[in-house]
Amino acid sequence: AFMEKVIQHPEFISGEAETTFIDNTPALFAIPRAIDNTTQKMQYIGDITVNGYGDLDRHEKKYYPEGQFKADFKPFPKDLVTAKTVLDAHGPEAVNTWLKQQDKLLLTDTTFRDAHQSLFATRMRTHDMLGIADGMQRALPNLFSYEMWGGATFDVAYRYLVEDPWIRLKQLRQKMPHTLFQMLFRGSNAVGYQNYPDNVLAEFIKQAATDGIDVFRIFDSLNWVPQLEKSIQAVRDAGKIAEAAICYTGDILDPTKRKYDLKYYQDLAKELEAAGAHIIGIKDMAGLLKPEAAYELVSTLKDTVDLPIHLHTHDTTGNGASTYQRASAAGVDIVDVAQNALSGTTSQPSMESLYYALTNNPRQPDLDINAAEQLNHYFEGIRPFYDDFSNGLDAPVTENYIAQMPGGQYSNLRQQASAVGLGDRWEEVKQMYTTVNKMFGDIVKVTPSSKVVGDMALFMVQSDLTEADVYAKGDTLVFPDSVIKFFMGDLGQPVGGFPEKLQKIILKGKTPLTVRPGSLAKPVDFATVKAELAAKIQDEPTNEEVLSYLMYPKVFLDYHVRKELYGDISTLDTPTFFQGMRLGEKIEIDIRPGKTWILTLNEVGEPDIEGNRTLYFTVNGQRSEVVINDKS
Ligand code: 3PY
Ligand code: ZN
Repeated sequence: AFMEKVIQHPEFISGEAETTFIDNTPALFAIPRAIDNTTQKMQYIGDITVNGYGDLDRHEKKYYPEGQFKADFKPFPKDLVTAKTVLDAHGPEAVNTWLKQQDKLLLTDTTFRDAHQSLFATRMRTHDMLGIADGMQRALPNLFSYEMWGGATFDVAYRYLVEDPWIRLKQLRQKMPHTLFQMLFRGSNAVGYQNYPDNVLAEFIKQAATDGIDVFRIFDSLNWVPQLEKSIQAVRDAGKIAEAAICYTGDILDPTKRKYDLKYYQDLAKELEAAGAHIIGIKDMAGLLKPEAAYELVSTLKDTVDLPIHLHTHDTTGNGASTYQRASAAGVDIVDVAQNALSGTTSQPSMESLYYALTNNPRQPDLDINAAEQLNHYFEGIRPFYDDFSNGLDAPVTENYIAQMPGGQYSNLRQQASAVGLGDRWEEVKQMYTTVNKMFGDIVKVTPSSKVVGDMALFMVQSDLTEADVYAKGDTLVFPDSVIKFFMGDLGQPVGGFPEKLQKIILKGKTPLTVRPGSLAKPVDFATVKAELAAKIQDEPTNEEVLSYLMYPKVFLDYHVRKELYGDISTLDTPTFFQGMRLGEKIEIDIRPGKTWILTLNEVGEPDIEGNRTLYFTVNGQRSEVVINDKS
């Protein structure tokens, strides 16, 4: 039954367009399997050249200016003791002791995870990470950690980038051995959008720890502690650092808002400490934590628990650096920042700005600012490759103090609204999001609970429903699936419980869960799932593949088909991966270390009556061609 639930699960990704690449290109799968590696890559490039990438409108490949980046960083200081050295030698408790001895503000760099998740729909490719991984570690030897995995990166890698996220993790680990690696883990929802059985969570954490994750930032989208306990324990069992996060919502400075007041956060922090957290994370996903609130919250939590505090914010509302500055004055241990070129707005505040903001302050981070600026040129060079996926926000959105949408959702919901024809009613959608939040009893909003609020808001605007209409004629309305599941208790229990009247209307007589959904889920039998997967892919799956298949059966199998079809296309440069080739263009493809192909696109033939075009290439001096069906 569990597998069925997973397979049938209709939703994913917080509001992203739900069409997968494979659904758009079924004709590709009619071509024979037994083609060689060269032809496979040309087949991919040819298809993108003729038909464009995924849902994007096809366009001529853009020209990108020559980058300003030079990789001349000093070698990593041999004797430097980092948090990673301490963890590997002495375990997580020793890291806490080490943290207490640090007087400077420590930094986590989110460029490889949240920054691109929040700016351009999580599309940064491993290729562009590997291109700077070694340089990054040398430029920034004193970081606490890199947040480089988890959240939406897991399924997006398979779904849109034809990449295996586990391979990304292992490759980065190899190039960056000296700094802690950190992932975002959605508690009982792991790296998905629904509950998974406890043994799946534990096995996932164990495998991620083996493959290189050191710090697990674990949160629950309703701040319901029972949803975090198993994951915290699994991280402890793996000998890694369990950072349990409080999702910040409301405004502790507003005396009229008592639901999420200082006492609420204090109690939560104590519960998380008792559940075994090594670090308390404050996850301000919507950029709601105002500077003075940060001062108050951090000083209070420092007095409440005997654990380091790690603060995460998004710069959506424009006050991120001030928030960090005040949090630093209150003694916060670590804050999350991104490289300049990938910072600001819905992403994290800039590392370099924060450094300058703390000039003459005793807690100014230990940073070689020149090396950081140099590093930033690399990211300036690659960011334009992803413009097609940009959320288009280039200024602060202070209205978000009211709407309270998480960084990643703001632009997604806007796109979703446009997709259902509500593009010109965006203001209404935003206001409805606030109304729905009130109707739901003012809940914590972060993946996946934020998606439930967004779905309901869209539903109401699209059907021209007011709040009163929902109460008056709710029994005749077909509510979105995610909304029904939420009120069934599938995501757990919200703070203060469900609003009963609305719950009755939405559930239409069904009895909701009051216990942790995971407590009802049967453990998965890994051997059976492994055998099932082996039969499907005609190969012995790795442990990692079994886990991916368990979490995302369809996404994983789609990925597998594409991988068989195209071979490894992760080594293509990013403009070619997303935009194909220009006529006459010559590109280099790294096949493996020391082996490079030179590929030229000489001609794109006219379509025949079935729409098939022949593309003529030269590969390492030899002429070669592929046939691509033009779907335009
Ligand atoms: C995620 O769950 O991916 C998030 O980034 C939530 O803020
Ligand atoms: Zn975030």
